[in-house]
Amino acid sequence: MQEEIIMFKIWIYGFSFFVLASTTTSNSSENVEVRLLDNQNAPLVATLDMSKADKRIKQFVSETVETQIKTIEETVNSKRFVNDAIEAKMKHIDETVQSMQLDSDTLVVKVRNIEETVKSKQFLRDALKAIKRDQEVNLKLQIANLERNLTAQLDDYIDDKVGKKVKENEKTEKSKQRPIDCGDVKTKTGNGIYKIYPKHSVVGFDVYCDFEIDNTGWTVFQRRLNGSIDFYRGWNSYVNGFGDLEAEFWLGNQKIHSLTKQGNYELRVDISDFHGTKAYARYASFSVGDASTNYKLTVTGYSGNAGDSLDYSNGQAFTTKDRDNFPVGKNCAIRRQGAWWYKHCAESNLNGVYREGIEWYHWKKNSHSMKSSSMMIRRL
Ligand SMILES: [Ca+2]
Repeated sequence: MQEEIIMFKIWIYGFSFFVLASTTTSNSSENVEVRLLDNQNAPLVATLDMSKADKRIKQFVSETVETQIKTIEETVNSKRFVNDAIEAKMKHIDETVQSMQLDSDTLVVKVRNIEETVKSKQFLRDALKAIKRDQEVNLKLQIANLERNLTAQLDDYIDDKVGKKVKENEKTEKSKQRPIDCGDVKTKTGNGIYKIYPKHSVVGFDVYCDFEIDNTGWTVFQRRLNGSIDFYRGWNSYVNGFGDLEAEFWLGNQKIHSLTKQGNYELRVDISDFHGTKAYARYASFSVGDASTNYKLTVTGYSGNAGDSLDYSNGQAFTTKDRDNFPVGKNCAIRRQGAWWYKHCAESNLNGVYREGIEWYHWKKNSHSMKSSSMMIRRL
C-alpha cells in the first residue's frame, strides 16, 4: 500500500522532480530532509536548506504537503472504494456468470427434455403407425374370414335349400297320394276313421268320413248322439277338439280351419228330434278362419228343410264360456251353455247341453232340444 501511495505521488508529480515531503522538519536545524523518488523509483534523499526560506514559505510548503497528503489519502480511499466496488461488481459478474451457467444447465436440461418429448412423440407416432398397420392386417384377415364364412354359409344355405326342395318334391309326390280330406279317400272300407293330411297342416290327423250322402266322402267335424260327452267346455278344448270320433266329438277349430283353408267347401248339417224326425241344412260355402280371427265363421248359400239358423252367426268369431269374442252383452256361451259363433247369442246352438239346449231355431224354435246332430264338409 505504501508503494502504491508513492507510485501515486509519482504519477501525480512524475513529470518533474517535484518536492514531496513527509515532513521531518527539525526544529533545531534550518535543513529539511526530504525523501524522493525519481522516475525510475530510485530512492533519493534531498536535503533542502530552508534557512533562507521565508517562514511563510515554510508554512506554505508544510500546508501544501499536508493538503496533498490528505488529497492523496482521500484519493486512495476513493480508489479503494472503487476497487471494492469493482470487486463487488466482479463478484456479481461471477455470480451472474455462474447463474448463467446454471441457467444454461437448466436450458440444456430443458432442451434435452424437449428432445426427449419430440423423440417420445416420434415413438408414439411410430407406435400408432404400427398399430394402424396391425389393425389393417387384422381387418383384412377378418374380412377374409368373413368372406370365407359367408361363402361357406351360402354354400350350406344353397345345399340346404336345394336339399329341401328335393325333399319337398318328394313330399309333394307322396302327398299326391295322401288324402287332404275325406273326399280323397280312395280305398273306402265304409264310414269310419281315416287319416288325412290337409295341405297346410304340419302333421296328418284322424277324421270320421261319411260316404253315404251323395255317395261321396264327407269329413265330419261335429256329432251329438246321446250326451255321453260333455260339450260345455273352454276355449282350448274347442280349438284342439275333444270326444270320440266314433261317437260324440268336436274335431277342433284349428283342424276345421286347416281343412276349409285348402279349397271351397260346402257344409251339411243333419239334425233329428226325439220323435225320430230328421232335417238338414246345406250351405254352398263354408269356412272357418284362423286363430287370429278367433275362428270366424263364413257361411252362405243355404238350402235344405231345417231352415237357415246359421245365417245369424255368419261373420262371427267363436265364443266359449271362458272367452267371449262378441264384445256386447253377457257371454252367450254361458247364457246358452254351449260354444258357438255367438253374436247377441244365436239362432242355433248344436254344442249346447244334451236334452236341454241343442237348438236349431228355424226348425223347432228354441223349445226343443235335438236328439242328434252332425256337421260335415265336402270340398267342391
Ligand atoms: Ca257377448
